[in-house]
Amino acid sequence: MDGLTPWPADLEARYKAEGYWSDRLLGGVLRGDPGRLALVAGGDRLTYAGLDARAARAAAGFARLGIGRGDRVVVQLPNTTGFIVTFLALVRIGAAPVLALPAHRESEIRYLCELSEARAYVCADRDGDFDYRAMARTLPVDHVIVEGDAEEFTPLASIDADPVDAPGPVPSDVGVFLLSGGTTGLPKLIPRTHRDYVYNLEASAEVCGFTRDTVYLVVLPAAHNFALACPGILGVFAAGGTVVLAPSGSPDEAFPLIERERATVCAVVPPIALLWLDAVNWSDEDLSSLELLQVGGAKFAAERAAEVPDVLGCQVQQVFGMAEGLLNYTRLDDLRDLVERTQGRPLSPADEIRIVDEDGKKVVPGEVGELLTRGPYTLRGYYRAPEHNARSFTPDGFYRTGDLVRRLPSGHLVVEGREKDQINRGGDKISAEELENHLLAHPAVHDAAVVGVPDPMMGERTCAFLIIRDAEKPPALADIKEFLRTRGVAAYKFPDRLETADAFPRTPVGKISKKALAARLG
Ligand code: J2J
Repeated sequence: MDGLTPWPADLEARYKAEGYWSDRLLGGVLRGDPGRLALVAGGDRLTYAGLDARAARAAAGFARLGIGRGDRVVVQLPNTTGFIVTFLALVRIGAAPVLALPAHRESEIRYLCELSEARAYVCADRDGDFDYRAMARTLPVDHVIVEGDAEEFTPLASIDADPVDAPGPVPSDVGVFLLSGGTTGLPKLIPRTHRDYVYNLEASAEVCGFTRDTVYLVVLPAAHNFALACPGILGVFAAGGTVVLAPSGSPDEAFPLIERERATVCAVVPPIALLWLDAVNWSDEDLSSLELLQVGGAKFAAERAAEVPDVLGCQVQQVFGMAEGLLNYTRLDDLRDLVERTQGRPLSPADEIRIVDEDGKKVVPGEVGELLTRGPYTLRGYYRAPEHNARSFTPDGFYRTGDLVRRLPSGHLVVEGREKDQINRGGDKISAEELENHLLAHPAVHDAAVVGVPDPMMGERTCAFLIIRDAEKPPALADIKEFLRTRGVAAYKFPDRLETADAFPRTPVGKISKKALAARLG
């Protein structure tokens, strides 16, 4: 495959010799006893043997379409059996799923298909009012495969054939492409190799104490790294436990599933944790099976983390992760203070951490600086993005996270802010530049600058400052949202608030000062 940046030979040798990289493949992740329950989703209850058989037949079905090792397939499915079977089938034949979120729309999906030169697009029929099939009609792919009512396309249920022996992937192949939160005009793809992602999920499962008795409730999109592999769905499968899929984190849907399936673990973003802390007061479901709530994706306030054990009756774990690789977890036996006040410490002894100032010099220990990292499961380059890679990595291969952190003597990190031009809206990442480019296409807009506004529930919301061509006729927020909808932009990227400006404040080097703009909001 072109467009990839491999690890240098010396590090490859080290990660193998020290046992971080094995020969295990993502397709072999179903390690539970054949008769045990692997997956609960909607009305489906599949044992390990049943899920394995489904995955094997779907793998043969994809192979029959001519899809195989080295191909890319854009997958955009909600939390369904179809997602799990499709993922397992593709990784078995060595075709890499490109994992889009259900919320993505034409601007994102078309771009992903083009960038990855995807052979196929796998989607649901609808998402509320939105019809994925209508979008699929215009996409540059050979095959459109639909879960549900496929209309003229191939039904996902028909991707089913007798398994045959076919050459599969090797551990250094890309197993899956994850989407980056993004800081640029266009989203970036993160290649995750079989061996680095297998290590990611196995080491995570160990740190989080996952066993065959784990019952893991999925409320975040299964396509997100956190829910998929930190330890996530794949970590549960490797440990032989049970995955329960929920359509969302809404207490109405999640609480009855926790009660019915006796769920022991769940991973959430802070707004869901806050909702649950409140919802237990008026719901009467029995949540006593919950042992661990993992919270990550955005900063979880120490005061709220402290409430979890009393209010929800389970342990809390902070997770500071990124699809690019590095994962930080508070440990199950960490002192309370560390669990509440830090975002955890690196998963792997081989994770290298550097905290640097604006000149790239290491800060004094304990001071705040930008987090740079390198390690056995952190990417060395985005897919087909040489110019962006030159900026996102140091010459010696450290990934510049754009996160501002402080390190405690224990190795735990505290996230203090962000340097990258991104809004973190309750865990959903929005590239300011990407949204600005869409806004600039609006006929009434002369210039646009997007900033985050602090919000008690979401952490941040999105505010777009606009310089309007005709100050007499400023567009309303609803017009802007409708405009973005017609451009096929995912709704989570829509601004929550509009402000008009006559001019933008500038930094000494002439860049728009987002800090000064945000300060205007008071
Ligand atoms: C502050 N900021 C955080 C935290 C992520 C597990 C958990 C999260 C992600 C994820 C993930 C944060 N406190 N606890 O992939 O496996 C912000 C940082 C980071 C960016 C990455 C996982 N946890 N963040 O959120 O790729 O800014 O991954 O660089 O979506 O989220 O975003 P993403």
